[in-house]
Amino acid sequence: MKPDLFEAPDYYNIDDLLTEEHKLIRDAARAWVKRDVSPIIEDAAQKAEFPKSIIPGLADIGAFGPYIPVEYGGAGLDQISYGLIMQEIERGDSGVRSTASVQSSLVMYPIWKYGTEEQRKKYLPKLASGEWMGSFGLTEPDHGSNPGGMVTSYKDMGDHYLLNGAKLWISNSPFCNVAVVWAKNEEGRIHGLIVERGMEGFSTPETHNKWSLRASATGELIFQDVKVPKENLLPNKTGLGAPLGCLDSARFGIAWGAIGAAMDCYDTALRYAKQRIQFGKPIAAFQLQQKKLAEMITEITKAQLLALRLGQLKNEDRATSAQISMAKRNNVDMAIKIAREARQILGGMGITGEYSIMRHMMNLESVITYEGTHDIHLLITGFDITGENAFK
Ligand code: TGC
Ligand code: FAD
Repeated sequence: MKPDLFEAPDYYNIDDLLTEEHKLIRDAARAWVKRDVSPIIEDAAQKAEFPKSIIPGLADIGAFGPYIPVEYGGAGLDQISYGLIMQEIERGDSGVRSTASVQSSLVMYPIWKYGTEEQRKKYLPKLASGEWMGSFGLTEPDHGSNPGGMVTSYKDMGDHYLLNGAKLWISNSPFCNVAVVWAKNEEGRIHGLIVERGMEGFSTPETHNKWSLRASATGELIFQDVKVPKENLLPNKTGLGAPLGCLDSARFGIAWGAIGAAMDCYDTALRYAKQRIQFGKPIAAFQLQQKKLAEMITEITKAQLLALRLGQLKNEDRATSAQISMAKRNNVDMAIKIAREARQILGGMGITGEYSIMRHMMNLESVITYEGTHDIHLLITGFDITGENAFK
């Protein structure tokens, strides 16, 4: 892969709206991605391997639990800092951002928000340091967009719970130490359970042959009569709203992360267009290429402003789930369109691993599907503005 020459676009001087602390955090993450992610990520993606060597670095930049209080090992930062860290990581690779999103918003968040003090103290510091890695099991083979239909269930056996079922498409599953698993009790109510690797009957086979998110490990979570200690139940929130609350936090991070992937594609295409000579002049001089680049920076700028305003609302605890859905949907769609256009600007070179664009483009096919598909988020907005629920 070519050396990482990334220069972040900031067409509307959005940096002026950030605090010095935001910029320091963002710049530290940016420098780390340049130094430790960019040189290895293409090889990891080609080999379809998650590069475990970057786990300590992710912990060091505060990517595991950015907003989790310091007393539990988190970084105690605000939501805009969290977003900026996700943006920088996804600038490197969406799969690496996935690992951080799952660890922070889908594993640490539910333990912090819905767990007991004992659970917080036992799990959060180890997850924040990367000593333990987590996964989040909501999706099932027959229940993706409709997680409320899940069939994974547990029975109360008196001194423990007995868990049965299977989860599919689970990021980090093949190497996770713990999994936050959503399952129904005997009354059909959804609860979260912390399942630990090593529990008898718990297995995590890897899903192979992905063309997308190749530097992130994806797999299944299979439970065959797994005895889960009663103290591993998350007691403080039940029902589908519990996992969906975690998704709000992760979707917020994705709305920022997608900007990172888009910025990288734009920056790469702009540099290439200025250098590549055809018909005696740089291709950047042709109006068709200028149209592509001008539209890219316009869309990136709009997405940056959307994310920043959402971050302000989230800091004030005023962001609604529907507002988060709109930002996730818009910004991922923006990024995937920019990746496709940027790839064309590079001509044949765009399909090679010399440049990051094709990898971003393929990664974003997962990002537009997970954490609620493009269609589902549109229907969430539709429900919010009309009051008519298309899911029922
Ligand atoms: P519905 O009846 O509307 O709601 C059930 C309960 O949940 C509440 N609720 C929410 N709570 C918090 N946050 C949200 N975003 C919420 N949305 C709904 C709702 O108020 C209700 O509460 P209550 O107290 O009345 O029971 O549920 P529904 O069955 O009609 O489904 C609604 C729908 C389709 C929007 C929802 O299920 C959905 O979002 N589906 C998409 C599924 C999804 O996003 N899966 C993601 C799996 S995890 C993942 O992809 C990780 S990828 C990670 C990575 O690698 O980065
Ligand atoms: P389906 O729900 O079967 O949808 C198929 C198509 O039908 C989509 O286009 C969808 O938009 C459309 N559709 C569905 N319902 C409607 C409707 N009501 N109206 C209109 N159109 C509709 N899940 C986890 O729990 N944890 C993870 O860590 C995780 N990581 C993932 C990593 C990767 C790489 C991928 C690809 C997925 C991951 N997922 C994870 C699962 C992801 O959240 C689901 O794939 C996603 O929610 C969609 O579910 P599905 O694939 O079953 O598609």
